[in-house]
Amino acid sequence: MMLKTINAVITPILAASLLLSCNESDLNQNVSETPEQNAPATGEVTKSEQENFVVDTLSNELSNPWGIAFLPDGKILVTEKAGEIRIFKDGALLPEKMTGVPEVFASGQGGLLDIKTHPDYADNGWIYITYSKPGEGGAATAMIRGKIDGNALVQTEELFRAQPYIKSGHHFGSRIAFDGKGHVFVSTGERGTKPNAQNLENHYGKVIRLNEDGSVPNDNPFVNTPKAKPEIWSYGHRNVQGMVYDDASNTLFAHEHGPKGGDEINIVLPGKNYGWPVITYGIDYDGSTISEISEKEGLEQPIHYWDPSIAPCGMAIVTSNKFPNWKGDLLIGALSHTHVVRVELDNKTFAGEEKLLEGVGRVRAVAESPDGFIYVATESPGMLLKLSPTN
Ligand SMILES: [Ca+2]
Repeated sequence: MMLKTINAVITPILAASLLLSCNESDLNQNVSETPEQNAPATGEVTKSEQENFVVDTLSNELSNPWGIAFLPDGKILVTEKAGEIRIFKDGALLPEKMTGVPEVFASGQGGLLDIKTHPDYADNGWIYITYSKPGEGGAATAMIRGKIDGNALVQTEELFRAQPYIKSGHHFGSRIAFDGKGHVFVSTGERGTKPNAQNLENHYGKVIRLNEDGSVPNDNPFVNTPKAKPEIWSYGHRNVQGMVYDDASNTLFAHEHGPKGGDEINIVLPGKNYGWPVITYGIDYDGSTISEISEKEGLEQPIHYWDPSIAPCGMAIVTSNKFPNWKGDLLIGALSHTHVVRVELDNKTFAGEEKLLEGVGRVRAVAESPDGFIYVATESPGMLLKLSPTN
């Protein structure tokens, strides 16, 4: 397997597609619009409505961090979009990078994306990774799993590769979530082509559900639908870059990066259609109307949407007692609005929100460690922050 990252081999096509969507707030090219960095200094107490906490900056030298995973020995793995996996040991970034990482399509929104340890990692050693896989005709969202031997990723096997390969640097998704019952969910985006989301014959604009070995569960909703991809769990999504499974309520939450004024949080259920682009609360980034309607029978409604858009990316659900007043809340990164949104839920409905870490930078990932601390990754500078309670 090649270890080097490739850059755009389809530069002319990509450049054209980037120009078409230069207003899109989730494009990394818009770093000039990033507000002044305002990260709290290490050791300073930050007060919020319900919890006070200290923010430690573990690194400000990451390059476009995207996903965060925790190992039982305390190490933290962080993916960098261009194709590296960085290792934190005892809270410090190691100079060595992980080897054995697959070649990625590192262009536009594509690259090395999410990383998650299997819920039974201590027993089986599997770590799951999504990325933009280069291939004939473009790139595709793919998921592999592998094991860690020292600083090497070994025994890698491909579990999923979205079909088809597409010449676009847009909307790859993706996040990984486990239900603890033998299944793994993978999210995608519609690759910048809206009709993909409503077409069950491709894997884009979908939430995918697989057995943990990559095989298709026989109770997936479209296994008996002619021509439909049997891996599909739900469809009608635009670009899902935050997804978390809540073990307490057996609920899969996903947010999606909508058009201007149409970012959403959804409860993802099997076989359901989340509406994009038939219904939406947003308009196109050029100001044009995408749809006249925001609801329609048979199409699911979000539990919340943001207007103006926040450009959501990354999501965690607070499960530990480290932050008791946040327990059960969703913590969601905001790229364009450069903060973390804490969303309160009441019986799985939206009950309020609070901005945390305002002005911290474009937040790409939020994660809760097994010992209950909250980690936040930002772009430009690429930081990994650790939030600890003050009590
Ligand atoms: Ca929707």
